[in-house]
Amino acid sequence: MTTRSIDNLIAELNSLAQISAEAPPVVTRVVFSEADLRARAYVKSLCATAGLTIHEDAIGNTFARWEGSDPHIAPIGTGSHIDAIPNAGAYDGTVGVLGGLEAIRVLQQMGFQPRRSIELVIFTAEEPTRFGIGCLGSRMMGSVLSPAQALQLRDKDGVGLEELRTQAGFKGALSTVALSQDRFHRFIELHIEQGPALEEQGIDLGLVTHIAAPASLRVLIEGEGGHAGAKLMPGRKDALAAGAELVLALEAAVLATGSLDTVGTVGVCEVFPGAVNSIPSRVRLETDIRDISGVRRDLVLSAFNEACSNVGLKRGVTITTQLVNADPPATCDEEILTVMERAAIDAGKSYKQMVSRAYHDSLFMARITPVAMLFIPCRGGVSHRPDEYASPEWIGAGVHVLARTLATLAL
Ligand code: HGY
Ligand code: MN
Ligand code: MN
Repeated sequence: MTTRSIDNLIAELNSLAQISAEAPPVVTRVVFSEADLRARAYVKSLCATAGLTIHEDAIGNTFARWEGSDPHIAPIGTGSHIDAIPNAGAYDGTVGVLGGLEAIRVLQQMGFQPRRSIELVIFTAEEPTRFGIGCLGSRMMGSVLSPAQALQLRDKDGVGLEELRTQAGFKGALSTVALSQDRFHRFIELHIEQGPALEEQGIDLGLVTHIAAPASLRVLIEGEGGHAGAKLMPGRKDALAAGAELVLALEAAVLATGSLDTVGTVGVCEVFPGAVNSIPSRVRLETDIRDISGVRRDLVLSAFNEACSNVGLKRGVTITTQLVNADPPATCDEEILTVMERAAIDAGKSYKQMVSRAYHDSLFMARITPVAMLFIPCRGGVSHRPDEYASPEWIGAGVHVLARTLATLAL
């Protein structure tokens, strides 16, 4: 990796970060938003300049292909996402997309000729922001979400997926998004760690062995509203007080597993009517529960569901839960891990094997092809915040080892 090529990549990452629904350094790029479409156009222009042929599927997953000498055999895939949650940073996902493109350009400049084509993939909607479910594009590629289920999805304004994808210019039957088991030979995703381990331990790269199992549960609590001053406490059916009990019940259920690998969060709490002097009559919670063990994660789900019925009975409120997703963990491919380890050694980079606690599109690509992930450090382990940061050295090491890995697998 030359300094010029890293400087160029950092400049591209910075240009991409400017494409946001909010003023820099805040990155907000929700799927099918104006910022998302501008960002897609920018990345596609860079891919076209690199001579890659570009294809977009019916949901906007984008494939930029460097043709190999044997175009009939399955390609090696790499890539990630460019959508971003509100108030996010510049490196989550984008390092895997622009870093993957840079790895291809480095190999092109070296005169490397891949036998297997190498395809850069930009997945649609890795973040759950708009439709409440993460990895929408890769879920559909992996047949984990059917076209019929996808057509049920609506954003918080009640606008459906079909209308939004059509407005964004993506057409074609949703049934064409699902990929066959032989569409890719291997898939590797470069990503920031979104945790503190690599930086704290002074290690250049993380070779990911497992990707944690995410679940998301929607909770609707319906109580009785009323005047906050005139309605006395006995007999109240305060939906938010019930919700508060559930937030603590989730935390207790997670801690009860006794494992550091179990995590749970209530990230969304909507209160109706949301007036200071009105007793909350309706509350919507969105919960996120993860573990590298699907069995342990499911124990938390059942304990939380039990807490929902107990609190509902105790407080006389109606609590309904809807399981949005409960996905199994993914195990990364030993052969790719060995190739990545060799590449790290040859590049003179330190590395360690580790688990990904964040989910990624690789979790669903694992349904159709062997996958692995390559982590680089991020400052303070911070992510999903505007101060998210990865240094040029860290990014350069990731791109260098990714390029070597792609070259080995594409021979
Ligand atoms: O939430 C996640 O794990 C990912 O960053 N979307
Ligand atoms: Mn993210
Ligand atoms: Mn990500």
